[in-house]
Amino acid sequence: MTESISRQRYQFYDLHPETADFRADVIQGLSADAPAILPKYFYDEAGSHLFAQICTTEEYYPTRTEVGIIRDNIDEIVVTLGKQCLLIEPGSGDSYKVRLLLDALRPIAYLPMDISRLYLQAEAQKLAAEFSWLNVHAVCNDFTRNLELPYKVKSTRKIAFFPGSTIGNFSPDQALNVLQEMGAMVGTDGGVLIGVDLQKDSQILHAAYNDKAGYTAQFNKNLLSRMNRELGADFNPDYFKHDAFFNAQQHRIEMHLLSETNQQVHIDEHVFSFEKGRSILTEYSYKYTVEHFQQLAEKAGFERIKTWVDTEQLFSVHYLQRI
Ligand code: AVI
Repeated sequence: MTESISRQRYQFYDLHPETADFRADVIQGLSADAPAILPKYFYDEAGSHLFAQICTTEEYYPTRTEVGIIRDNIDEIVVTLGKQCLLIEPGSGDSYKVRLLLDALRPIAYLPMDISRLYLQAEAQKLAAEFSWLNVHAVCNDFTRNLELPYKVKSTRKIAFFPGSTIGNFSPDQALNVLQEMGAMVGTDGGVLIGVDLQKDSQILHAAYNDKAGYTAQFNKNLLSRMNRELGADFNPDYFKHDAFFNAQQHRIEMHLLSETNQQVHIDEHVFSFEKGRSILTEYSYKYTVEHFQQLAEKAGFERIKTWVDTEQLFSVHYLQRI
C-alpha cells in the first residue's frame, strides 16, 4: 500500500504479531542443559512497573545519563538528523524519551511500534493529545520478528529511534541482525539514533544491577511469580537468589536466579530439578566501547555520523546513517 501521510493525525495499524508462547518457551528454556528464560518475559505489568522503578534508582545510571545526553545536545542532534523525517520507534513502550526530541525535530509523523496492543494504543493517543501538531501512526508488531512499515512513503527520510541500550540485551550476532533489519526498514539515506551503554568500572556496573532498594532483585524474581501466576508453576521465590555480575571476558552483565537449595519445581507434567547453586539465566546486558559499537554498526551497513557521550563516559548515543 502506498499512501501519503494522512490528514488524520492518529492512526493505528495492526500487523498482528504472533503472541509468543510463554508456556512453550519456559518449558523449553528450563529443560536446556543451561536453564534460561528469555528476558522479554520480564515485562508483564508488574515487571514493567519494576523496571520503571529501577530507572529511578541512584545506581541505575543509564536512563538519566541518556536523557541528559539528549537534552544537552538537542540542537546538534536536530541539525545532524534534519527535520521533517518519519520517526520510527521500535519497542516504544511509554514513548517517554521521544518526547525530548519531538518539538525540536518536528517529524512528519511518529510511528511508535509495540507488541502490547492496548498499551500502545493508549500511549500513542496520549502522545497525539499532548503534541497537537504531531501525526502519530501506531504500529502493533513484534520488532524482533518483523520491521516492515505499514505503508510506503516516498521521498521522506526515515529515522529509527532505539534508546535505552536495548540493543545490549541481544548477543552481538543478534544485535547485528537487529541493526541490519533496521537498516532495511529505513532504507538508503535513512538513519538510526541509538543509545548504547558503555564499558566502565565493574563496580559501577555491579551496583547498577544490584540496587540497594532491591528493585532489580524484585524485577528478576518477578519472573518466578509470573510463571506461578500464568503457568500454574510452583516456584518458591524465597528459594531463589538474584545474582547479577559483570562478565569481563564477554563484556556483559549476566543476570541469574540462583537456587538456594536442592528443589523441584513443576509446570504441568514437567518436573524441573535445581540443585543448590544451580542457576537460571534471565538476561545478558552487553556493554560496548564506542569503537566496538561503531564496528558493529559498520558491519550492519551504517556509517557513523556522530556520537554523543556524557562527561563521565558512562553512556553513548549514536547517529548512524544507512550507506
Ligand atoms: C532494558 N534493558 C536495556 C535493561 C538493561 O540494563 O539491560 C534491562 C535491565 N535489567 C536489569 N536492569 C535493567
